[in-house]
Amino acid sequence: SAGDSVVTLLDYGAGNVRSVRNAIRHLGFDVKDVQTPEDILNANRLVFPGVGAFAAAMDVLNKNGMAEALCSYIEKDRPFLGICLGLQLLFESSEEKGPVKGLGLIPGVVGRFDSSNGFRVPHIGWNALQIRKDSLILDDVGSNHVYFVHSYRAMPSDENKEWVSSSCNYGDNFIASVRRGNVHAVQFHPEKSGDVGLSILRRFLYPKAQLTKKPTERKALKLAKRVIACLDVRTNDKGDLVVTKGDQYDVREHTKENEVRELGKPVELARQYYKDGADEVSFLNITGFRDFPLGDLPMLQVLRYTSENVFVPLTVGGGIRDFTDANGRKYSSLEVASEYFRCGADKISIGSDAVYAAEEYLRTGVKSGNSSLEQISRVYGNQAVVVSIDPRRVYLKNPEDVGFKTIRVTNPGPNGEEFAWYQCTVSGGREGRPIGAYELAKAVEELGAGEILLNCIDCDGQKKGFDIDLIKLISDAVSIPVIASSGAGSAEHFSEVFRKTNASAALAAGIFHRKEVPIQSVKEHLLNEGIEVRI
Ligand code: 1PR
Repeated sequence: SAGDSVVTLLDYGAGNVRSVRNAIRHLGFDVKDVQTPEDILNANRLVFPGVGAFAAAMDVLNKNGMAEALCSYIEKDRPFLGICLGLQLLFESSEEKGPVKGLGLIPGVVGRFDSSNGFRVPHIGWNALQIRKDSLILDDVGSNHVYFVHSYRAMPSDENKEWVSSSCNYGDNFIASVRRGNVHAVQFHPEKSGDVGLSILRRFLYPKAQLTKKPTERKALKLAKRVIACLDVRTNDKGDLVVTKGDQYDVREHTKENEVRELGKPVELARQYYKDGADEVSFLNITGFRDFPLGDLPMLQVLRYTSENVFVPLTVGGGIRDFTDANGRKYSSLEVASEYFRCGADKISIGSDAVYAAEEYLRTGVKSGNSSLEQISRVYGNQAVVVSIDPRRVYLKNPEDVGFKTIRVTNPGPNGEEFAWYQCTVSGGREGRPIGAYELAKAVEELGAGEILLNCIDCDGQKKGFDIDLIKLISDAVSIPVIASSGAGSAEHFSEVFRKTNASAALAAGIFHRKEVPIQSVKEHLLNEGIEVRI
């Protein structure tokens, strides 16, 4: 019947479920949105991709009778797939801003990861599963990694053991998925887990399909180090949105015309990198600091098109701040971010505005709660907020010469200087600010950043390797994940940064755009070096 090709989606409008929709459509189904509790009761298959905070989600479900409908749907053993918060809400309660009561279908409490034992929180990235029982939808997963992004998790116990179908190791051995009959829920994001993720969704949507041979199991391993492809995007002088790439942030060709360097089209390159095995794709709208991004409809269009068939996490940055347009209409940074999320971004990245927020926080010692960083992380969760740091190395003869954190450099400066500090910049490196990368990183962690994208202007585009001194300094200073960026020139540079620092991911642009070092060869090299990666 017609209903056979329809998936009912419970979306209460709290974040990016565009990728879930795209993945369902990609697999040949239409999506019907839940409007009333009856839509839940009448569903053939219900997908519940919970996003945002636990309490806010329960509020919405309780207010309009959805909670009751959900419980009755699940108790009747109707086909259900909960994703991320859609798993957590099935438990009795959560400690997130709580305790907050959940739907109470599964015994157990959802608690926060403990970051005191060296595991960074949020748990962001690709991790392997320990399959505990026949879980049907996980039959193709085997030793492949799936993508997680969360700070809270439920733990297996005697009371819930009939539910737990797989677990994952990250400090704790937490619940990665549950299954009872036709009811499934997963803590990770199948819609962001590449081909493996699509196979999970396919098995849920086509439960009667021929079973392939079960993959061999292997014991769950560590969180994989991520390899990220970055696309610096801006309009060229003709007004088209293009991928560009700078040398130390200078993106103009040194010709008579002085034109913007062009290395490809954003949507095409993003698709290519997804196929090549990139663990994430980042778009940085590098002129966002002066051109308002909501006026920049092409960027939103790039996100929409990309998310149609790129099933790994997408980050977008550039121009996230409050803005008043020429007509005096005010836009908040939260509106800008919301629009990016609606168009398919999983994370947004803040550069300049985070520097101003950190400066104010350090000056006043109070969290105003009003910065874009604080507002966006309050609404969407800190796992959705990346802070991009653009520091420049400043050599010093004497470490007492500045009031910022200094380091002894591995390679002395041009005049034999043995020390340096890393000065933060805004507006794409155009203006230096009175704050160091170290001070900024610690401040933005407190203000709610979930991850740090650590660039280095001196190394950008130079292909001489990452700035190990800087990355070590910052990744040891914070307990959120740090993405190393700027300077990759070979596969060996990736193993070096993972061996010598606590970076969780490494990002490159130029070598991928110029096809000098394929993503696959970076992964293979890391694997040969004994570094956990997603293959
Ligand atoms: O300040 O919130 O509007 O955000 C602006 C964003 O744009 C920031 O994230 C900032 O890093 C970025 N940006 C601004 N100007 C430039 C530029 O290049 N002129 N690009 C720029 C940042 C650095 C990386 C680059 C790595 C790896 N580019 O994105 O991809 O350095 O490059 P490599 O592998 O080729 O060495 P806001």
